[in-house]
Amino acid sequence: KNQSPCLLWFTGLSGSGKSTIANALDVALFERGYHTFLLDGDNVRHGLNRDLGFSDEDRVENIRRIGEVSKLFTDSGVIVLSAFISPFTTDRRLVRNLFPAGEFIEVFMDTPLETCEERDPKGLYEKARAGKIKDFTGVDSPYEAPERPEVRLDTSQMSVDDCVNRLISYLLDRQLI
Ligand code: GGZ
Repeated sequence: KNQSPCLLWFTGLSGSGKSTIANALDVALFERGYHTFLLDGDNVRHGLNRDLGFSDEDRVENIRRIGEVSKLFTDSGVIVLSAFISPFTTDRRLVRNLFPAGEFIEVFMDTPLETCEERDPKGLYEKARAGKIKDFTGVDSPYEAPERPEVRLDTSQMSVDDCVNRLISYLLDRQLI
């Protein structure tokens, strides 16, 4: 099936739904016959970036490498879905600038911190509040919200299917799929 390579860059707090929505979109695109590749903490922080932690400088390097890897994959023709907190505006801009206009699609998971913290699927917010984890995003490490994301999704208001449909429509409207 005809597709244009592009990078969907999911950014947002831990628990905001980045991986859930990226995974669901990955499945939906696969079922429609498109070639995709999903990058997230599970396949990157345990391998390529296992030397990096969560200090500001390690996060900068984490995102830099992921941007470069995303670029290699879009060069091969696939639609790339990358899901990382990517808390800093500057780093997201550096990744954006690796791509021709229209090929970098910033998807801001704008779920309120309160909701993320209620979900707390891995108990990390609780640990961070108790001081057992340092530099946790949204607790004692900053998250700089995108001002002009291509797509904004709030998973406290929208279902997974709604979010996936919104993203599919975005790609169809721009003739990327
Ligand atoms: C934020 C942390 C931290 C700290 C471990 N701060 O919700 P998760 O668990 O499964 O996903 C989070 C993941 C964040 O890694 P990223 O590579 O996306 O971060 S960044 O873009 O900022 O480099 C969370 C877990 O790792 N985690 N410690 N201190 N998230």
